[in-house]
Amino acid sequence: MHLLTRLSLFFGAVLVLASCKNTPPTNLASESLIPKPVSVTATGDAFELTSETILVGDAAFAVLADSIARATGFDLKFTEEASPKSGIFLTLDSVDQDLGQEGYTLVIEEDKITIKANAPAGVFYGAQTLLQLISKPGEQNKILIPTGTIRDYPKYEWRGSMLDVSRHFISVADVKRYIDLISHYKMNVLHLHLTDDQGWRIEIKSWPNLAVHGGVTQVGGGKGGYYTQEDYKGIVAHAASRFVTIVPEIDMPSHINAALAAYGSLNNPDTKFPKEGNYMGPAETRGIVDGNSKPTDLYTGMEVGWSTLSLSKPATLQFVNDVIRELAEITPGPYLHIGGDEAHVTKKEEYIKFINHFTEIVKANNKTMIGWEEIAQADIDGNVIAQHWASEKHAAEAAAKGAKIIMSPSKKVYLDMQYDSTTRIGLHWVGYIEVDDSYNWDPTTRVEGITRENVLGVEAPLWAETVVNMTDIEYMAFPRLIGVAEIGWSPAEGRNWEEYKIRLGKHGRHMEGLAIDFYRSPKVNWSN
Ligand code: TNX
Repeated sequence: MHLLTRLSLFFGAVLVLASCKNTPPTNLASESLIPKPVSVTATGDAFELTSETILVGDAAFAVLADSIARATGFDLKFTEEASPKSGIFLTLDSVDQDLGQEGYTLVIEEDKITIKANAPAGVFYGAQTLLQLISKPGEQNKILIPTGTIRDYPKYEWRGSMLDVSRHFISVADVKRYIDLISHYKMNVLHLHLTDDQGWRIEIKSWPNLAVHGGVTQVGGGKGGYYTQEDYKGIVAHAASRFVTIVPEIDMPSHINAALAAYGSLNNPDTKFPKEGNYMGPAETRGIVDGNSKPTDLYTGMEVGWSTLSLSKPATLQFVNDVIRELAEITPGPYLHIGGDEAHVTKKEEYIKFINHFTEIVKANNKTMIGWEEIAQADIDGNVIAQHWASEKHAAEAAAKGAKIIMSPSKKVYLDMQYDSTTRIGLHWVGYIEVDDSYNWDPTTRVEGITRENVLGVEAPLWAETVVNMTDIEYMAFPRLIGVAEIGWSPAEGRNWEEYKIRLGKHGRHMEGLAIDFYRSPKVNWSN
């Protein structure tokens, strides 16, 4: 071959390669979506999103349309008239019943993008997927979105996280941001651990000192706080607009010192107050002395399982009933969580009586009771839900009694555990949990005696003994949480760490776009 021909072929190849490199991706199947959709079919072209693109949908989707517009950086127009030929369409449609109430299809063509779902939640989830496909505007102020079809629906109905707002109080604004983040990853439950030894964080009008005094401090002795019922309703409404159900937890009969510190009438000799870490609180908010019954001190340490309610105190059941009634009144969601964990100083017969009473009273308030797996020791049945965290025996026993199970195995999904020995905050009583550990497990094979039929879904709790602010929350939750979101949403078949870690590495840029302060695990090759 002539030298010039050879040279031109060579440079031609270089040019082709170079232009490939500069061409924005048009392969929908290679996008780094989390959770991974059920099916993705790529058609190899691109939709050009510009400042002229119109968003089309029912007025109910205005907020969603706004979130899409904001992600593009353009001031996109939203219209309810379904007339334009081109644009992004958010539509309710009952064509594909197999998608259920949360599934959707996202069809991206060269001239339009259509999200279709049977119910609003599905449109919301379709929009979350679209948001992950929107990058910064490139040359000529265009965003190219690869064409194809995504058909998607969740594996489990319960996909949640928990925030412990007792050990350290978390502001309403931070809780709302957390809701925004978990819902972006298609989680639909936020469990709020509202009370514990160190702080009572929800206003109860019939027992005002619970929050006023019981909420005054936190682990380490700093200023605590509590949510007024109006604050709480605001959180519930914010969550509802993102299809997240708030599950409030009042942890009883143990983990209850904040209440014992507020009302002497609840304090009792079974409680064994630890020697360290006590705090009286400002004089004007002291706990209420009732006859000879003195309240405990507030507690700012980190020990667990040493406090208890007691049936020997006449005020106890009145307290329980009032708290559950008020909480039910301000909670539109169907669930109330009564805790029930680590009742180390509660006598076993009394523990069973308590759980049986909680079951009855939650039911009388028309809610479904949830408790940590220890509730299996009481007379529970298929009307309650048990949350697995440590004891496979108790979890399997709860399943055998007919209870549905929320899977929160501490060795896998406890977001307060350190990633490794150098993690600046966190505990390690179950060991270290790296990003691969929290991804590599399956809810249906984890516990002997618990199968697919028993499992309601997954939940990743973030306990907050060492977690003080939003930076800490994001650092401990991300990226482990989004792997758990994928376990909850995506099909188990074909799910594996080797594939996920590459997708996660590329997805890091998207988390940066959301200003998430995530942990850059050395097990992942972050692409930026
Ligand atoms: C166990 S999990 C607890 C919490 C602690 C957590 C710390 C559970 C039901 N109880 O009280 O905060 O460990 O990791």
